[in-house]
Amino acid sequence: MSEIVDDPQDRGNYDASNIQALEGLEAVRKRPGMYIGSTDTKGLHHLVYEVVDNSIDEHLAGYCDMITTIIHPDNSITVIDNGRGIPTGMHEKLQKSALEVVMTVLHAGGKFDKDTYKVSGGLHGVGVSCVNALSVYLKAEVRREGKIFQQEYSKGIPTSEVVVVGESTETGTTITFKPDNTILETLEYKYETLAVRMRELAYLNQGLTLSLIDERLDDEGKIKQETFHSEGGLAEFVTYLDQSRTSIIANPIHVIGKEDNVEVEVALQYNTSYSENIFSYVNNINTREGGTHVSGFRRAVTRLFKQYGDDNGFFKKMKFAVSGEDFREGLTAIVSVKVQEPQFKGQTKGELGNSEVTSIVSQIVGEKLKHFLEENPNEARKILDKVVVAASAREAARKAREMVQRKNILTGGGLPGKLADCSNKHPAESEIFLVEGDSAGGTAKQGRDRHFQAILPLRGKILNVEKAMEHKIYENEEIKNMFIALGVSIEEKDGEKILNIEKLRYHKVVIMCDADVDGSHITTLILTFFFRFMRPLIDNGYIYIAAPPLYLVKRGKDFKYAWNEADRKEAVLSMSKKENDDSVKIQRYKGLGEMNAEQLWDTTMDPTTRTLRQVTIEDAVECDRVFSMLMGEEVPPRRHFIETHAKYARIDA
Ligand code: 0RA
Repeated sequence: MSEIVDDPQDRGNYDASNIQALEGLEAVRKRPGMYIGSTDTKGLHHLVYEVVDNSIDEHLAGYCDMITTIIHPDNSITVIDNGRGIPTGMHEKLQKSALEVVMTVLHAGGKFDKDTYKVSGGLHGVGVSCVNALSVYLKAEVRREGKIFQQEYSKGIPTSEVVVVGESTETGTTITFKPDNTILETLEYKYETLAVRMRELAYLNQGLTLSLIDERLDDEGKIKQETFHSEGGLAEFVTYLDQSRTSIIANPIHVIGKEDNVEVEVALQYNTSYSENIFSYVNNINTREGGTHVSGFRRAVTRLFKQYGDDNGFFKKMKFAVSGEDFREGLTAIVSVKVQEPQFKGQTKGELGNSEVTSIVSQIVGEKLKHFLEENPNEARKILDKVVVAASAREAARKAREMVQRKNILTGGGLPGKLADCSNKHPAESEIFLVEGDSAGGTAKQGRDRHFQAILPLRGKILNVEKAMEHKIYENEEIKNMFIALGVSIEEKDGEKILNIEKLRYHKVVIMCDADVDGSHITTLILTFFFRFMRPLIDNGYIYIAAPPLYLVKRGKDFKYAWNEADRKEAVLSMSKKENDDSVKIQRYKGLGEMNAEQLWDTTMDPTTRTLRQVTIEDAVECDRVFSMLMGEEVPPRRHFIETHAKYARIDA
């Protein structure tokens, strides 16, 4: 076996003795959720991210530029990298190969030894040993020191020694694993989910190539393969995210810098839309709740643009003060930092806490913006003009918003006339159905259990908030009705808009639209509204989508509902008394309106029989891109997306 080099002072030389053994793997199998978040499809994909993260760490340490991930036909996974390879020397204390230690001892990845690794993932980074513990089979192959080493495991326990199986002039690690179906609820990998993450990782790690291969044959008998690589880094990422929007400046502003061991990379672009989209990462992990890095970024944007606007007389004619958010209207930005010891806080541990990061980011971004403004007066003017418009629009929006809220107070908290409220006043027990169209609304009112179910009919297509200016949104009748019926309001605190949901009147808000193209368009419009203006309702799991059936299969008095093609075939088969029984009739429901009240209750509203899909946001970055594409200005990409990718839209439960 290989020699042991023991020089902990030398950072380039990692070896067996640096690996600290911490915990056993039984704990992982007993409480998998604690280690990989969940045992559903999310947890399943997390296993891949965990292995890839280790390879990325090799890239960050400067030793790896290629990572290939393969989904095999049996849903097992192989991840190949060209890093240094997991050390294979003898671990002094444990008297085992370092490879075996890394693969079988929790937290032995070497990452807890701060000196060894430059940076590593904060929320991930539980180690490949977790993946091993949760796999019925795992094989680790290491190319290192001229040889190919290999060891196999089952449920985290070695089933072989570390053996030399060949020679190689290359270095790297190949991990193949098959998740344990007694622990994971599903084994079916989604290509698109992995592809989204690989693409993101490519943008976040300039110069790294990530390849994804799906060996499972698709409907046309073909395998899928994509390679993700970005020379432009975050600047390219921003351009990708804004592909359906109209940019204000020619190229994104791209900032790269480093101070006190904190690496900072930021890219920003302004577009003609009204929404602000700042996405942030710490050590390649999405920080949904932002944190000190985002604060630093915002501070720099406000400071520099404000200064420039003041110095150049942009705000002279304004009757009110410009506010921080005016500088962020139509802004798309990515803030990525790499820090050695990230501290995460917040509800879902998605917020960076390290306080030193704020001023580092603010300073590095500030310097770059200063240069940009000095050197690009034309582009600077375009941005500042937009800021001035945003400030006036904000005034108008504030007035419109107050009107909604004031009107509500003046009319004694009067609920919208269209709302058929429920009698129960406990939000946790109450539901509201947002129903497309007055006629379906009428049926729903008859069919509901008025004790706990409220109905709010919405007239046709609601306003597309992706395209409308903010004050128009608050002036829109359907949107006003939703605010008032739900009992939520937008408040301003320290110049930030916050959705107050303390008085939310229902803990289930169910979108109920026709099961056709128009219906799903309306569902998407309503979802876009919730995503942009009532996001906390989604984050708290209050938003649902009703699932009305597509077919009614009938034979005499006998009938069954069907929600998809398979259901329908089964229903037909089970009712047929003979082959091609033409006394079995199939009715296709084109809209909710074709059902009577009783049918609507039985299939879609009765809590004991209905299916509701809870709306969750797995990936806010992708979600934003999808909404801006589906609802934005350009039609062609939308049509293309719906035609080819509709089933992948990751906005469903
Ligand atoms: C421990 C130490 C070193 C690398 C790794 C683990 C490592 C783990 C994985 C998992 C997938 N690919 C990987 N590549 C490397 C440092 C190695 C050295 O200093 O030579």
